[in-house]
Amino acid sequence: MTASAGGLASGDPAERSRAVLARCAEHGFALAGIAEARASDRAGEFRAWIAEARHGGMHYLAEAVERRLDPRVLVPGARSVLCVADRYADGRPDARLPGHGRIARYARGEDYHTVIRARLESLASELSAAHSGERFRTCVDTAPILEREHAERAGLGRIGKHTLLIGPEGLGSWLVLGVVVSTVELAPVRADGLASGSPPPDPCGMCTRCIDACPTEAITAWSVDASRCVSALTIEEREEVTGAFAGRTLDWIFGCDTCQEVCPHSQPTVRARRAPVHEAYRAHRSSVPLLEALGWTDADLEAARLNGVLRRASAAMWRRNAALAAGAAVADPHLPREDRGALVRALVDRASDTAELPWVRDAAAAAIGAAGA
Ligand code: B12
Ligand code: SF4
Ligand code: SF4
Repeated sequence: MTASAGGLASGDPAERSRAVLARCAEHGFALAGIAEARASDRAGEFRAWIAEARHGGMHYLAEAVERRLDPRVLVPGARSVLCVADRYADGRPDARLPGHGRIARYARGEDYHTVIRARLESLASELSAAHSGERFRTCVDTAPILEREHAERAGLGRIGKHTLLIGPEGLGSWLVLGVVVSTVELAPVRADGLASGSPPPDPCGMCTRCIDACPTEAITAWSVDASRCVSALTIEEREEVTGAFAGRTLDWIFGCDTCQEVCPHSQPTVRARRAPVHEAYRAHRSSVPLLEALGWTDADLEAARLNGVLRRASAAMWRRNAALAAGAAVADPHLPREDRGALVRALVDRASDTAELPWVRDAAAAAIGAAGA
């Protein structure tokens, strides 16, 4: 038994919290804290986001709203929310390869859902063994809950205008989150050491870099319009993406990191080295040649042996995303002339292939138009 295991069963909520947080450190989480289970302070903002259809095609977000806004509805009798974060990147700029589509950093290694969930479930089952009859719900994107708001309450960081949680000490927003909602009483402990219930400090001040840099104008302060966000367009939209975004998704083929890349808090720093990137997120693949992805079939996708969350996109989605990104790539002055010619020809082939899905053909046609090719 480890040092922390005894404390998990303690009758004292503060002692239990210390043991839980020690366990989180043993599991290698960069940050961990505990918040009281209570309703969102920003229910009005969330309801407005839905009412204005800023959730785009993610209809599930408009369902189970009451559960999402209060963990005590999600888990009746819930008293605590354990929040953890893994660091998945250090913010170093990418070496850009002309004619390639970049993969967002969170998707370059193993699937964070699996990596975080496995450790949280192991912790929850230890707690469960010590507290029979109590309920636990482990959530890594998988349940209706506002993970960032709870993480902010638990002192894991501050929410920026790009809506991402920015960690302390130069960690930036290169963090993926997980939570365990439980009926076990745990004393609130903020990861930043501030008193529980402290108002979240504003990390942004007058800065508007993420708003200015967003390629599709998806950000207004503290709100992202998912119907415009490149991350949603390339990952969540399973079929049609309006041709208006061709050439505007920059060189992103799966996800987008632009609002994080420009954020002053997310630049690589010496201070941040104390919380190294978790080894599970070491990049397997950072980019894909657009010419290759434009022709990907199911068999090619299999052969490409993509790992982690990248497996969630179909071959047709890769072709569509490659077409959207090609709209910008052919205008890149660094792309050699012969590669530009090959890319334009591949787009024309895609747009005129009657065996191709209509929404992939449309994306290719829009990209040709956007590039003026
Ligand atoms: C739906 C979703 C998306 C959607 C919508 C994004 C969005 N901003 O809501 C899309 C597909 C676009 C998306 C994209 C990405 N996502 Co996402 N996504 C989610 C998911 C599943 C739900 C988020 C949600 O509820 N959105 C609804 C909106 C209204 O909620 P919210 O932004 O949290 O709203 C709060 C703020 O607006 C706040 N607020 C309002 N006014 C004010 C004012 C002030 C001053 C403050 C401080 C706050 C504030 O109050 C609202 C209610 O709490 C979460 C997981 C989860 N269950 O939480 C992951 C999650 C947010 N995503 C994550 C990631 C990594 C990404 C990407 C970086 C992936 C990528 N590289 O492509 C991008 C980033 C885009 C961006 N800038 O947000 C991480 C974020 C980690 C972090 N450090 O914050 C999460 C937490 C997943 C995880 N488990 O780690 N995502
Ligand atoms: S992920 Fe990209 S498209 Fe989405 S809000 Fe950030 S910069 Fe804009
Ligand atoms: S880029 Fe500026 S405005 Fe945007 S989240 Fe970072 S500090 Fe805030």
